[in-house]
Order: sequence, then structure tokens, then C-alpha cells
Amino acid sequence: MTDLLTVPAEPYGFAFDPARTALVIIDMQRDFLEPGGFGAMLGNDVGQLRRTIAPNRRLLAAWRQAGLLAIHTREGHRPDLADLPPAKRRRGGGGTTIGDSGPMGRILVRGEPGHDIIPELAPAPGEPVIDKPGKGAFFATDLHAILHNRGIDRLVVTGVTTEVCVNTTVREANDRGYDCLVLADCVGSYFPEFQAMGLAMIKAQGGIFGFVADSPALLASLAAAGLIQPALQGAA
Ligand code: TIU
Repeated sequence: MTDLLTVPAEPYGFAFDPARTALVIIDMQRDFLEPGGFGAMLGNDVGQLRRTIAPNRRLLAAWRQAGLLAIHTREGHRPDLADLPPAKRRRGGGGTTIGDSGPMGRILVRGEPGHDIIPELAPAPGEPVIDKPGKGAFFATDLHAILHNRGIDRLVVTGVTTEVCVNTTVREANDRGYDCLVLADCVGSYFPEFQAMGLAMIKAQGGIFGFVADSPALLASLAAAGLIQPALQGAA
């Protein structure tokens, strides 16, 4: 058993055993971060999310160097759209919707270019990729089984968007008994006010859903424990 590490966080320090902690990167897909995809179709400025790419790259590189478990998720639907709730398809208000053709292929459909994780954060061989039809990463997926089978009890959660898929996943994880640390610089929203409130709702009331910190604090704790080279704390 590895000694517990502690990351300075809000509302108080996040203690974790690295071997029992997974990094879960939520939906860093072209459909949300590049023009012409699902995020843009909903009327959003996708440029708002791109500041999350560099800190996620740095964190993922460090996490891999430490030999820890990284998991990637993707939101999307079957090509026949059989798993797409009609209500989800109807909403959005634009002329196009999920399943329609766009510049990156059919919007939010598995196997299409827009559904891919952005190249900067491409999964490495052996890293589980969870395809999810909903906002939460536990709904209609095998994520809980994968975590349980590996003895994971803590999650470091990053990705997009803060108030939608990140928050939904953290709430689902909370009810399943996981402690979650959300990294503010590694999660993004199309709306600055939702970024702030999405994080505030997690850490309020003594950490009602979990903990919030910035990735340099986590990297420093991994470096102090000798799990990563100190150089990786600042490498992009
Ligand atoms: N629209 C929005 O903010 N997010 C989503 O639809 N999905 C995720 O957050 N991944």
C-alpha cells in the first residue's frame, strides 16, 4: 500500500493513494472543442474551452509517467441513433441536430471525425475509452465496473464542460462512493459564470460533491512523492 498523498484543495486537502486513483478525462472531443461540431451547433464559442488543452496534456503526461490509470470518455450515439432519446435530439434550437452531417461528419455520432478525442489528448494503448450516450460517465456504461475491478476509490476529474458532463459525472461518482478531485484549470465551460458556479457547487457545504484544486498542486504532490520527474511539473 502506497502512502497517502495530500493535495491542497478546497474545501480541505484531498488525500489519495495514487494506485487507487484514476484520472478521468471527460469528453475532450473535437465535437466540443473545434468549430463545426456539437458545441458550435448549440450556439457556443468553442474557443472558450481551448485553454484546458495545455494543462490536461501536462497532467496526462505526468500521470502516464507515474504509471497511474487514465480513462477517457466520449459523448456520442450509435450510427443508427437507436440510443438517442428523442427529447435530446429535439433540443438545441438550431437548424441541425445530432446525427446530421457537418464539417466533421455526423454530429455526435460514434466513428465520425468529430466524435474523436482531440489529437493533443489522444488515448494511449491500454487506456480505457468509455463511450457514453448521456452526460454522466456512469450512465449506461461499464465505467463503475472498470474502476471497481481495479480497486479505484478516488477520481481526478478533468475535461468539458464543467457544469454539464463534468458535474453530472462527479455527482454520479459521489453517489457511488468515490471521492472526486476536480481540477479547475483542466475543466472548461462555454460560460465563465457557469465555470465559477459549477466549481462552487462541488466544493460548497464541506465538499458536498468533492474537492477542487489546480493541476500544479496535484503535480507538485506527485513530484514530492517521487512519482514524476520534477521537470514534468512545468512541461507542456
Ligand atoms: N453542451 C455542453 O455544455 N456540454 C455537453 O453537451 N456535453 C458535455 O459537457 N460533454
